[in-house]
Amino acid sequence: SLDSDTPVTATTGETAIGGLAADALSGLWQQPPVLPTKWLYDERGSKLFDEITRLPEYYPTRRETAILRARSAEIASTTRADVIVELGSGTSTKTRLLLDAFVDAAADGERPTYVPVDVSTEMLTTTAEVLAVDYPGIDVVPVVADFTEPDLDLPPADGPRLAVFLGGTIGNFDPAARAEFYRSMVGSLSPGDYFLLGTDLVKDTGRLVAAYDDSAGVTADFNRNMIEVLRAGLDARGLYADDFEHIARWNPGEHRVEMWLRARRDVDAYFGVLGRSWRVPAGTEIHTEISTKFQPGALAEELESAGLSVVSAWTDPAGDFQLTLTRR
Ligand code: AVJ
Repeated sequence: SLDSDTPVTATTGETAIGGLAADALSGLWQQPPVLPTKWLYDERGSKLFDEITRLPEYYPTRRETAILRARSAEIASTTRADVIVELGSGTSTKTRLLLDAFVDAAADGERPTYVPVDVSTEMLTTTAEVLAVDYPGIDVVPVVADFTEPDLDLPPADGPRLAVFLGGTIGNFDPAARAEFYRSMVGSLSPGDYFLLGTDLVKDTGRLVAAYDDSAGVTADFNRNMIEVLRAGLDARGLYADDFEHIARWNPGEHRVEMWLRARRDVDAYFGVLGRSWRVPAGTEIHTEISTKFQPGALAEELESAGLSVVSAWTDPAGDFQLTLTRR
């Protein structure tokens, strides 16, 4: 059942637009310009991402789903968690595999609690309502929060809690941000709690780049939508998504795919909300996303050194993606 009609808001600071204005101010005038990845996920961006997960070139979602299908029962029996907290829950599609397993594993009278955490209130509310109907044996307690901000308060539990961070979204963090994220995660967990992490793995560069530069152009639209978010959110004149070209390239030193937006022509834009002009020459590239790919050994090392002991690591048969179960 759903415990509340509206999600709990755990964010404290500024409004969404305030955040965008601050991020544009601090990012667009940098060399090279950079914008936080989270601004890709307005309503249209979230729909485009959903479309990406079904593209032939974009393998991570299918691979992770296959691993969850094979391992959810084992995750439920190993952790025996009664609270499952999902960071960046989105539409919670893959999570259903986990929830099914926890319902199956629950003893009579036990009610697992599912806490989806996301920045998008609309999506969270809809998802929570649907899940509450589909899972009468589970308490659904949505929380609106930006989990990139430190020290999320997890609901207390009698038994172990399981935090899950799926999709390979940890790949959006650079090494310093990952260390900070693990530190914050360890701070939110109690000893004996579990953390389940989905990561994409290093593989053939051609396949990696194709996954972020699909032939249908959906990822290009997803990336360019960041310009639309800026235009609408900051009341911009002279800023057009079509003036930017989608770039996806492999950075071998940092083992990550990077997304950039390259200006096709000189840009002379004015942001009403900022009261500022932004002028850059053709060819200027704005950095919008990193998607880090991991090596299993190095990943285990960084988790262990953060205080998260690796319990199990599972890959799909092709070895494309990995789910790692850790314990504080
Ligand atoms: C949602 C962060 C896992 O990095 O693969 C997909 C986002 N960006 N295509 C990823 C994304 C371009 C995705 N994550």
